[in-house]
Amino acid sequence: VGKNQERTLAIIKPDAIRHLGEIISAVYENGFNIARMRMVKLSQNEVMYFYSEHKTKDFFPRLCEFMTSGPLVAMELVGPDAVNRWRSMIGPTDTQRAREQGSHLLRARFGTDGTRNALHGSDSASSAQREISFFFGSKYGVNTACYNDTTCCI
Ligand code: DGI
Repeated sequence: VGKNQERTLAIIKPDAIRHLGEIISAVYENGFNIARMRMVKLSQNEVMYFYSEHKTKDFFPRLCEFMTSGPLVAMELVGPDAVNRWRSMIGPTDTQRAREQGSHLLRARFGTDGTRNALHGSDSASSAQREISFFFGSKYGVNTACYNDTTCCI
C-alpha cells in the first residue's frame, strides 16, 4: 500500500446486487481502487460471526436473515482515508436518514430501510483488517463461492 493509502472492506448487500455496476462506477469515480472483490452467499453461521458484536440486539435476527437472503459482493477498497471516506459516501445506517442527508449518498440511492441498507463499510482500520481477513484471508474465511453453492439463488 502506497503513502497515505488505507484499506477498508465494503459489502454490496443482497438488496443492491442489481446495482453492482453503478456502485463499482461510484467506487472508481471517488478515487478508490478495488484490490480484491468476491461474490459469495454467506451461511447463517458466517453472518452471525461477521456481525457478532450485534448478537444481543433486537434487530440481529432480521439482519442475519437479510444478509443470508442472496449473494453479496465483498470488496477490499484502497485509497486515501478509505475507512472514513467510504463511510461518508454511503451515509447513515438508516436509509431514511441517508435520504434526508442527501440523494447522492449510496444508501439513499440504493437502500430500502433500516435493515436493507444496500452497503456496508468498516468502521475503523482494525475492523477493516478483521473484515478483510474474513472475506479474503485463509485462517477464517468464507469458503463457498456463489457458483459452487447449491442454495445460490442465481
Ligand atoms: O456500520 P453500519 O452498517 O452503519 O451499522 P452497524 O454496524 O451499527 O449495524 C450493522 C447493520 O445492522 C446495519 O447495517 C443494519 C443493521 N442495523 C443496525 N442498527 C439497526 C439495524 N437494523 C435495524 N432494523 N434497526 C437498527 O436500529
